[in-house]
Amino acid sequence: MREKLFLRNPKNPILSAKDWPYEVHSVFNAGAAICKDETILLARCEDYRGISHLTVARSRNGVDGWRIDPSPTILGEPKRFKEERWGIEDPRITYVEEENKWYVAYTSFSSEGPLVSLAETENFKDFKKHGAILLPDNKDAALFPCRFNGQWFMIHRPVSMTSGASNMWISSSPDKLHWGHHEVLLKTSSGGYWDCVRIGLSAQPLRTEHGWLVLYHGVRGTTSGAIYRQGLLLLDLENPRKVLRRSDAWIFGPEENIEIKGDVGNVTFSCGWLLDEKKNRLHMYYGGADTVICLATAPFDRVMDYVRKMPEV
Ligand code: BMA
Repeated sequence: MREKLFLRNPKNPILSAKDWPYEVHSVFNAGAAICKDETILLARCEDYRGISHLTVARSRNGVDGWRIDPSPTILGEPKRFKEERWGIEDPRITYVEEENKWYVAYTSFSSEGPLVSLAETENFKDFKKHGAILLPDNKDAALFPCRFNGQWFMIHRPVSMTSGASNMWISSSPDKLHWGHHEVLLKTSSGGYWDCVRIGLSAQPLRTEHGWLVLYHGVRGTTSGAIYRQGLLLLDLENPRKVLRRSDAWIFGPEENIEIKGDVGNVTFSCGWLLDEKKNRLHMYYGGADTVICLATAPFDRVMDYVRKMPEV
């Protein structure tokens, strides 16, 4: 029997469109943060046009009792930011301690394809948008929370026009807005592997004593469509361009009805997780079938034991 690391919360889905204070078609793929002792989810909300925006939900325990902003918190603003023409999606939130601010890397759905945009906030009420920071096609981005030799680092997922490859890349920047030193961090695997078709960052990188813990998603194509699952990576603490270990098997994937059936079936897709160090619990928020928001939790020490036994890269 395979060891199950993440167990689903019995209250799943913890948030869905029917909980929303205004009309939305679906809520999923939420970024996660802790602000003033509250769990903040920045949910991707899709309206009945098919256009997404982001809205804050707050809770004391991260499971229920959510207070949801009464109207969209961050909307696409195509007049100010042309690239936000068809909405904004899939936020990843990174707390930058040296500035006491959160940075939100999100996907802007531009007429040229998806690209990476950046915003910052000090309170999850006011957001300052910085606009597009990477060209299309690119998505699945998050900042690291600290500098390395003075430089900021970011993981992202461009798509190659030539090979069609969807690999994870890593880049650095002096100011979080201008990015260079682009390098492939991780390639899709091959053959029938769970992550052979496409990969991309899921939640924001998490610092641990053994290295940066990264949750990523992998896609496998089947005769009845794609399956989106989650795996883990461990990156070198001092040099996050170096992958130390990689899941050869997925650690989480669609099993429940709400993950198998929905707008896009067979999808579990995380954009945020939170570590409760006192309780030794790692909480992974994820979208089920691009329709609802769910939660699964794992004992952190067991995750780290597992990660340290994963194959070396
Ligand atoms: C990816 C992203 C996610 C979505 C997933 C499955 O490309 O766009 O937002 O959850 O596809 O549809």
